[in-house]
Amino acid sequence: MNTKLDTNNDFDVIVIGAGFAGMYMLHRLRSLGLSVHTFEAGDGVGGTWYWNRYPGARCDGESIYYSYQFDDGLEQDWDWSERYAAQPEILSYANYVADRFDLRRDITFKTRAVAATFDDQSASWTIETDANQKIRSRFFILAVGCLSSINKPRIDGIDSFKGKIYYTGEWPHENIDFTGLDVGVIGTGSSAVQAIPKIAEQAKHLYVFQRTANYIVPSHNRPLEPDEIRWTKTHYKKLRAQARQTPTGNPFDLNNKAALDVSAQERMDEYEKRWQDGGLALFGAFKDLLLDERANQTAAEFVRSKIRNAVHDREVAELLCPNNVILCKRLCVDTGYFETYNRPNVSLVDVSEAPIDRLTQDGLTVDGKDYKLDVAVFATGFDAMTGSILKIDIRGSNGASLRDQWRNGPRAYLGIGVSSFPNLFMITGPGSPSVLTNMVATIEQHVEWIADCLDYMRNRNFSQITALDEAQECWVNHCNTLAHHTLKVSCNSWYVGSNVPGKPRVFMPYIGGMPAYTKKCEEVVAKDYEGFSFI
Ligand code: NA7
Repeated sequence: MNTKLDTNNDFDVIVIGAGFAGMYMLHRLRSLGLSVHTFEAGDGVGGTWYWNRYPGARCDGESIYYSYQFDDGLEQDWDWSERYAAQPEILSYANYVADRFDLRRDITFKTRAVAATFDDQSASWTIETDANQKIRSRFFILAVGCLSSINKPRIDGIDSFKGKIYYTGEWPHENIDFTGLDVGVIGTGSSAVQAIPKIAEQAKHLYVFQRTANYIVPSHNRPLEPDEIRWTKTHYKKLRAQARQTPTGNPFDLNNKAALDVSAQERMDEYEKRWQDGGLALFGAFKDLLLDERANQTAAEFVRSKIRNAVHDREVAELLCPNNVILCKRLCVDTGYFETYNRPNVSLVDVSEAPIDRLTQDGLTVDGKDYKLDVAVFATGFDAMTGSILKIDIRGSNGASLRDQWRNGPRAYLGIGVSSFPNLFMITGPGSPSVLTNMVATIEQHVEWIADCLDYMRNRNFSQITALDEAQECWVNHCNTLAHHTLKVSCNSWYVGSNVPGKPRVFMPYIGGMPAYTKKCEEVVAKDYEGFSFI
């Protein structure tokens, strides 16, 4: 039964977002007997998997791990068809979860939160939506996703282009047919790497505009066999527990040797084994890949040799070879990406030295040269981790503005709470492992922590929780110190916000790994929510 904590409010909790985080948050809080309502911008559940419908969209985490573990029945009843699930299958899964737990009755779709204001007197939030609603709740939870606010580069002349423009992160729901068309793809990150081989199969000519070459590893995707699925279901508990003990929340085999302590042959064998296994496992080949640049370059050179093998044209192959630190940006996982450049209808255009000048009515101009296009596909990524939070005008205690408070970069305690913003929680916010880990596992850990916290408050009649300034500063400094011990901060990437012009350069996620982070969260609880104050 839903009994409101306080009858002056419309709901106990408002959750923003109905992706994997928002759906589970809604379910978990409802099962605590709290009254909860969710607002979602899309007209369906699924978050990332609702919006990113571009051709080839697929998860680069293995499907049996990229799935909820909170419900045994759900885990047993759902069958994944492939090692890496494609977007339509993940979206079906999200819909299945919404049906199974009857979530839709508490979700308002096609509605965005535009502002949220905390009232100190009544200790409640007022959330305003783009449908001119004002809703009051005791708690305000942001489940808005880390990669959900798309980065739309401001290129001169974009409005004059007569062809079609698509963004991978906001892909239309209808099927797009590129047959007979000249297509340009801007960007060569994960989304582009998945879309390019598919678009190339249809397009008359495909131009890929590359600013930075990326390290890309093969997925070796394949169907899951019935025996394998049966075995996984029998061993799910153990598999999940093992995964939780690894830094990324994925069951990678982590080699405890340093790359330069072994022979050149052993190094090559290790890289080759992981390359043949496929997926992100290359990450765990040696323990010092992100700590020692010389070690790092052994892995980088291994991948470059694979690119040179795959691409026939020497000049194109060299352009596709990255020259920075491997694993600094997120590795991309592909199916046939490099081989696509052997097709006669695909051209690589280097925009690293001379950026895209402008779009004209007929196409795109780079360094004075015109490329005639019927379609421009922007695979230009996201304003990661903070974009969707700061789109909402959030005002905390005494009118504090989150946009002001985060002007020089996000500051949050554990990536969950923010000082001066009582009763606000973030799921996978900046300062939590989030994007460096298995997103579904890391979401579940946050959702359960937040739900337990609200239950704790209810049992003690607390009406307000706020992160303490000192605790927040200490955590932010700890996150920065850890990040600066690694090579992760050495390149431009969305982790540091450098892909969005004007965004402060701060390494946003917590890099200490899931076990250390979870332990810290548990210690905070054991010490009666150390670092938070209650009223
Ligand atoms: P990414 O990884 O941020 O990739 C975006 C790509 O777009 C990247 O190659 C960028 O080059 C390029 N880009 C961005 N702006 C421009 C402009 N103005 N001109 C030319 N090229 C540009 O986003 P994805 O969507 O592919 O993947 C995001 C995450 O989703 C991924 O890491 C996985 O976790 C899933 P740059 O490298 O900045 O030079």
